[in-house]
Amino acid sequence: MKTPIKFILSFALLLLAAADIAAQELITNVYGRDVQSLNGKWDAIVDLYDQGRKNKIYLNRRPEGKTDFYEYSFDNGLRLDVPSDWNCQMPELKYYEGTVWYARRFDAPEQTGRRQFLYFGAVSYRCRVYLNGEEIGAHEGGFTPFEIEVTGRLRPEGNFLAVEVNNTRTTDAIPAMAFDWWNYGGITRDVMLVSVPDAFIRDYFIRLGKDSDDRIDADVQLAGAAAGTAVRIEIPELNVDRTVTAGATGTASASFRVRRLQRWSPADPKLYRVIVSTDRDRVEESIGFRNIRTEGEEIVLNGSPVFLKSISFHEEIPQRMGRAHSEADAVMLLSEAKALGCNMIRLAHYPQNEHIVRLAEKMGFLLWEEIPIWQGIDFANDPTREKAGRMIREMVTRDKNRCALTFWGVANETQPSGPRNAFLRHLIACCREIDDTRLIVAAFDLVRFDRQRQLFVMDDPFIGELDVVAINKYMGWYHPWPLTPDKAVWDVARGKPLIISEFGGEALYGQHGPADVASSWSEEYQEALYRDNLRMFENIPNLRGVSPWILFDFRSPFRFHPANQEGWNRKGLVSDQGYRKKAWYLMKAYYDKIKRR
Ligand code: GCB
Repeated sequence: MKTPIKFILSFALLLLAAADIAAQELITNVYGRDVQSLNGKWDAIVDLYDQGRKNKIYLNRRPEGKTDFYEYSFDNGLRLDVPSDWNCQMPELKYYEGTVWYARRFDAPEQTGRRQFLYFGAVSYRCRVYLNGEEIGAHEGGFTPFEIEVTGRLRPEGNFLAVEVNNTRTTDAIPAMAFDWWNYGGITRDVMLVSVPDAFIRDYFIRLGKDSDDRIDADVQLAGAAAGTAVRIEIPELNVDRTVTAGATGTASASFRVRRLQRWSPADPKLYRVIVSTDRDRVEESIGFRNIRTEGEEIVLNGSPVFLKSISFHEEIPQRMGRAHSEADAVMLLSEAKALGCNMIRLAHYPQNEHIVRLAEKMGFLLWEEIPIWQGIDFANDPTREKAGRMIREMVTRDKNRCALTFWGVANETQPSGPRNAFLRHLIACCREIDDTRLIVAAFDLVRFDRQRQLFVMDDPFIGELDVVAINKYMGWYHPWPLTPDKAVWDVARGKPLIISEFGGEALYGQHGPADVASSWSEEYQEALYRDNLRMFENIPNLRGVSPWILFDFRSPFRFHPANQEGWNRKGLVSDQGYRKKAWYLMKAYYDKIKRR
């Protein structure tokens, strides 16, 4: 009889965990709210055998009686920086995959008439959160934010917050068992205690109407506010001062025309101060306005065809061998992209932190953001699909007000199948449910050379469901040239714009060798490979953008070569130490030439 009750109980717990995970609603623009940072040194315990939860170490008990003892303590032990990955903080944790407990204390002076939320920018990969000895929430997915309401659970002094973080790779996870970047674990982004009035502005989406160059659409979602609450939207520089009333569900919407709008573009990344307020709450941030659409084979930005001079990078600072997490890190990554002459970044292969996204917008980069649907995803698994849907919603919710965001990427290198198609359709629907103004893209690696037709072709019918088709193709690296680059003509996704979303090859900075021997790992080989590919691009009639792989050498367990790789993917145009390789200059000249066209 015991077993069924136990079973029912654990099933209920499972459901509870699922409900916690599913109930993630995000407060828009947390950086613009009243926040208390919880960044800094946290206490930590490495829990290789997952014993911490069983032993309830989140209770942080201390011996009281003479016979008491506990085989753990968060005091005087390991200390880890938050935000950061654990891998870069201790040699013993470089390869660690498993559980680490993080804990800290904090005071939260009492606030009447306000609600409080714990906000985590990202925890990699899954976590459970405990406050003052109670489990209060859980999250899965290493690259998107989540919040847990803690109103009424806080003490004015000495709150004990513990986070059980686990980065074990599993087949049902996203990404799954193997991927070409480092499996960093930890509380990798900012942690904050967010305070809002009890009736507050939870969310807003303010953008230029899809097919209009002077109509701004605004949707505001209030929480805890009565129907009929007045919502004011101001854009002082455009003389906008509108008041609308919220309906029964707390939603208020408005559309209004503006005059003399200066639209955001890479050349002129104009942002406007936007204020949303009610009698109880007020949020302010900088928002830009632009149009993006496709027209036949063109990508049209603010009414003019654009060519995307893109680059990718991982959210990693190579010199530190760790995740990028600060504004200073964002400056480093984006400055190097600017120097290359780019007008776009493909944020590989997952949503990167908000410092990067916000700074990229200010610096005039269009952005492609994607979730890590990267080879090896279990498309037939319903929970994985639900997870992916939640992840993509978290990404779109967080960044929908960033006009720099041009593409929502739904997948990288997937093979056609019924379950794959259903999965990707679900992701597209999740994006469009929140935002129907961006272009939907996916990157494919299925382009092949058709010997009979003497053309490069691709057969995946799914491209019909996308706004823009992106192709990863490693000619001269993973694929030998079947004919000379000047004769390599493409007939792929005609009628739609095509982006080369990856190409390249590896070179060890400072290593010189023959330009026609791949295994020389030389800068000369990489440079010649770039020259050949750039020549081939002239034969892709619908080519509207290029994104070399990749800006910096990056850490990857895929890369074993003892002399040339040492755990690094060396396809960077810039070395792990920040030095530009020969191919960088070629790419820079290519982009500069396009600017003049
Ligand atoms: C790809 C993947 C990328 C890898 C790259 C490579 O096609 O999309 O994540 O890092 O190839 O270097 O092999």
